[in-house]
Amino acid sequence: MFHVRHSLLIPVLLFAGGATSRAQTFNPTNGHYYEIVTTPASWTDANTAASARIFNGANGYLGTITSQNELDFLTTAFGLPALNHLIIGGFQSDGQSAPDAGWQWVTGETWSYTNWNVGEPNDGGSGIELDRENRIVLNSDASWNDVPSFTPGFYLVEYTPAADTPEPGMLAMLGGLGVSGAAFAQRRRRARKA
Ligand SMILES: [Ca+2]
Ligand SMILES: [Ca+2]
Repeated sequence: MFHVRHSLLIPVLLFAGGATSRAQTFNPTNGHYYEIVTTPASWTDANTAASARIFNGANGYLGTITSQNELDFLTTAFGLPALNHLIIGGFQSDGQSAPDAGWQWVTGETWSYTNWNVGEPNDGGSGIELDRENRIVLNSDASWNDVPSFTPGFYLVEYTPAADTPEPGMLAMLGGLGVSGAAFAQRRRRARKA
């Protein structure tokens, strides 16, 4: 069972952007930040918008949920209601022979962990790949559903800071001090420039 270090979930107010969003939340397990953009968009538009967002020096991307640990983190950090109908960065390439064939992440990460709801992916219940439901949203229990690319929804943005991922030992110390990961990363950047 994964335990969230609450001191690292302090809302970070450094981002200034167009779309409304919930504050970036730090996952100490992988050093990534996550936010939920609460301006509805289609998967296609959300994918473009996520790539244009920058936080803590890192470009965003539609969130990729590649492990149970990552899903548990998001469930705890944002709560299940916030995850309902949430667009994430999984998609199916066109022309597949079956609803469950050819799924991939926008980042190119290995496709292995999945959390499909019972009966999904189903291409709208037809059971035949018609290139209709080739994108993923979460259900109210965080299970996955394949939906059309034009279905609007809030979307998950993930950031992988390149050089500012705190070491685990430092995180333990920061947790004790109640310092947010973002503040720490900022200080590291300033220290490097000095
Ligand atoms: Ca991820
Ligand atoms: Ca479906």
